[in-house]
Amino acid sequence: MTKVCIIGAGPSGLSALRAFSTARDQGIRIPDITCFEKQNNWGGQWNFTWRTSLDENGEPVHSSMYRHLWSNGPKECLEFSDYSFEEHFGKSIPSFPPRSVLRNYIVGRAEMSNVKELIKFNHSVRLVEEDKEGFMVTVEDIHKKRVIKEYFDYVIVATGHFSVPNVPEFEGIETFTGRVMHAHDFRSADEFIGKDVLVVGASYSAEDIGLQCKKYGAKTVSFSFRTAPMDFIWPNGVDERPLLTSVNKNSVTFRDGSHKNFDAIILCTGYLHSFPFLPEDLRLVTNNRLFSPGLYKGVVWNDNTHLFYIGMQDQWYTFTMFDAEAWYTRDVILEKIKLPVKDERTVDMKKWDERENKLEDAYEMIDYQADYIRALLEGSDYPSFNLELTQKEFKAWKKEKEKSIVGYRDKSYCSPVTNKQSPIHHTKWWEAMDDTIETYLKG
Ligand code: FAD
Ligand code: NA7
Repeated sequence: MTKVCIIGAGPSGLSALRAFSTARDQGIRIPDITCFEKQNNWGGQWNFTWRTSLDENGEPVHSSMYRHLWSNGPKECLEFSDYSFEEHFGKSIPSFPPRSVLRNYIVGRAEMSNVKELIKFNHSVRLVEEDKEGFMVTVEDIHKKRVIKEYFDYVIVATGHFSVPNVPEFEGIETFTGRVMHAHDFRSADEFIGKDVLVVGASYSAEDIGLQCKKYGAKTVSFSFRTAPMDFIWPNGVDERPLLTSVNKNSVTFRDGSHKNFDAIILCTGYLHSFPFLPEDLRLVTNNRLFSPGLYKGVVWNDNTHLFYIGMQDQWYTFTMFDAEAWYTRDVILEKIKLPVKDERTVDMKKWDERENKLEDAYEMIDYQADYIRALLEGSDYPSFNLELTQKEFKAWKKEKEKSIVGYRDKSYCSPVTNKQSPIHHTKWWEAMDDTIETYLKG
């Protein structure tokens, strides 16, 4: 029997499991599947942990999430088309849920899929090697410290790419007298109450972590950008400065010659794609972008079509895109989709690569990723949903952020699955300090 190995039981791995279990439920014979997950639970990034650096088994901590994280995009743009939020929670809920609510939703669908028995938790994949038509996979059972080798016909890599921090060097930073950390290790804004915080970076982590520090009581927050400022209308006590040029004890100097004293520096400088278990000829090498080099349709390794990656792109869309990728991957493995020859695949990849290189703004990026999902879902039996609506909603959300960075989460969007407008949350995000699932779902 054909054997499939899925590495990782985060949202992408769970999408792959869901795709196969859906086929199984339709009476289609599916391969023998094993999913290896190094954590003791499913959910990937959504498994918040207080730990930093190494976990209880001495493995690198995977999750970069922090205590008071709320969804930074409308949940309607990530809604599973085969499992709506309304179906899961029994009612329509507001558009920007906190972390625990989204985790509950992801896990809810996974539980319905009857796939838990296919997952080996506390198993870390150490090595994947090409072997005959398939792969020899070396896995460590972390608790028993036992190393197992198993042959698989197909491998799906779903290990995420927001866990290994990109940590640049800045002149004199070793003399800084306060705390220096990367966003990966940020767990709670509470430790920065009353402090002057420098946040380096100008993307999602910077925006959200900096704003959160202010919300929970930091005295001031300064953002330092390399390429361009975020230019939002920030609350009092928040400013943006060009890149830092040097650090001297607690004083930081910036490119415009300004300087300021800080208590903490948080490096929100992004993450590195890292696949230490893959040899060079199977390893995706990329930065955080929309087109993944070497991957046909963003999922099939062009040099060996028995190897797939899910969730490796920069993400406007998340769960919906992982589903589209998973359904496509499944249909290639089930031979429902016949791949074109390598030259044709390469031409197609070039087209997407070139299109990305010409994108001028966020609005074009949204359309690009929506078209990518559309291309994956052509001919797929993934339940249809209103993808055009999500494009409009992403664009409206971008505009709302420009209007109010502290208020955009107070808006509501329409579900592309149920076509219902979501309710407005009972408390404005800027005033909502209690983000427990119980409080969120009240009202
Ligand atoms: P992950 O969630 O990273 O899961 C990968 C899994 O692979 C993990 O369980 C890991 O333990 C496992 N694994 C890794 N290596 C191995 C190995 N060698 N062997 C076995 N198992 C392995 N998305 C949104 O939609 N909305 C948000 O608001 C949002 N906020 C975010 C905030 C932060 C701080 C971060 C970092 C990400 C955020 N994201 C958000 C994006 C998030 O990455 C995706 O939602 C999603 O978690 C990606 O799923 P994934 O399965 O691809 O990767
Ligand atoms: P991103 O979106 O990859 O952004 C990384 C940011 O870090 C970006 O602004 C970069 O600047 C900046 N960066 C990278 N290297 C440097 C150096 N050397 N100096 C200064 N600034 C640097 O990562 P995020 O963590 O924000 O977001 C990733 C995910 O986590 C996302 O899905 C969120 O939802 C959570 P640039 O603008 O390129 O000049």
